[in-house]
Amino acid sequence: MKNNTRVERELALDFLRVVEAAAIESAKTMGQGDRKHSDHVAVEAMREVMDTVPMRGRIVIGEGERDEAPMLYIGEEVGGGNFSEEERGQFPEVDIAVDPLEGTNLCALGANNAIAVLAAAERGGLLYAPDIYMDKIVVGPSCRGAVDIEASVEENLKNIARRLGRDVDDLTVICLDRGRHKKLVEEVRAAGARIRLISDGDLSAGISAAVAGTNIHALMGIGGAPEGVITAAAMKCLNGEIQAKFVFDPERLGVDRSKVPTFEQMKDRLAEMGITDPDKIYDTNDLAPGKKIIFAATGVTDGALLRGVRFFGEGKRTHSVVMTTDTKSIRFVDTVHVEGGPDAVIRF
Ligand code: VTB
Repeated sequence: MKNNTRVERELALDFLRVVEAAAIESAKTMGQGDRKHSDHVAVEAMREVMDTVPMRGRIVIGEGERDEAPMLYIGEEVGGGNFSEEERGQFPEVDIAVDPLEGTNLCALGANNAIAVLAAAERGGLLYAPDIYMDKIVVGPSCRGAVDIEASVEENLKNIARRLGRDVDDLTVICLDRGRHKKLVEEVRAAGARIRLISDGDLSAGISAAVAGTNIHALMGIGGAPEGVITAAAMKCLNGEIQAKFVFDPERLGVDRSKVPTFEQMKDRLAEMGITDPDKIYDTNDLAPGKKIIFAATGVTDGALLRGVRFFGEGKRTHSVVMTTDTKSIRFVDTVHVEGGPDAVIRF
């Protein structure tokens, strides 16, 4: 039996291939205006490569429930496709959260920050969050422990500014551009910080908040819970912090009561995941309790952290980040996928 660190290292590179494949296929559809198609090709490519990974994988966050998603549905067994039953028995058991194309609209419009992304951990290492809304606050390593999702926006911004040794008006908060954030946006403005409103993609936005040099100092606001879990996996690797809370209240979401499930309606599904308290505040470790976490993402379109896929006659070039908790490494990987014959020119 190989030691676990080695398994984790090898799996990290396998997962790199998985997100690269999803990014390449969806990037081919960039700007075509068909977000469903962009998502579909990402899912197919991700599923295909995922199956070649030597693991006993299980999707815990995916494209939906089994009856609504043909591939990468919650509970689907993945990996080990090319191996014998006996070999498979030796492979590690892995839980996987995927977002084959985070920012389907961004890809369909050719806008920035679409990524192909996944997080993996040992069994039980990622919260089995349903696809409902979650209020989130995400900060980087210097601000860990300085924010509280229950505190006022002003207080959080003051604490972030203090930790970063600057004034509140030197901070930039990133937030999804949604009607539900009217009050949040007003509060950020009133506190004096600057704000970046994005049309989609609070996962890559959360990651940029945890990386110095992106000029994003916090992500705030309500987005998807699955994205929250994958963000938490990234925070474990980046030493950042996420705090989050499910949101069921249609008024806070600014939608019709019929549009969002109530806690009562979700009760059984939530209980299956061990979620019994609708008001529980989740921290990084609650969302991603795993000890051996792998996070991998490839840029589909250009973004704050990753460049999008580039196509040229003799191949493609992808830009990815692969992070692991165990070996504490953050790798930025620039891959040239050569397709041309023996005379193909590789540029530095
Ligand atoms: C959220 C956010 C995602 O879609 O799920 C959002 O977490 C959907 O929010 O990053 P709305 O229902 O308000 O559109 C993303 O932005 C992209 O998938």
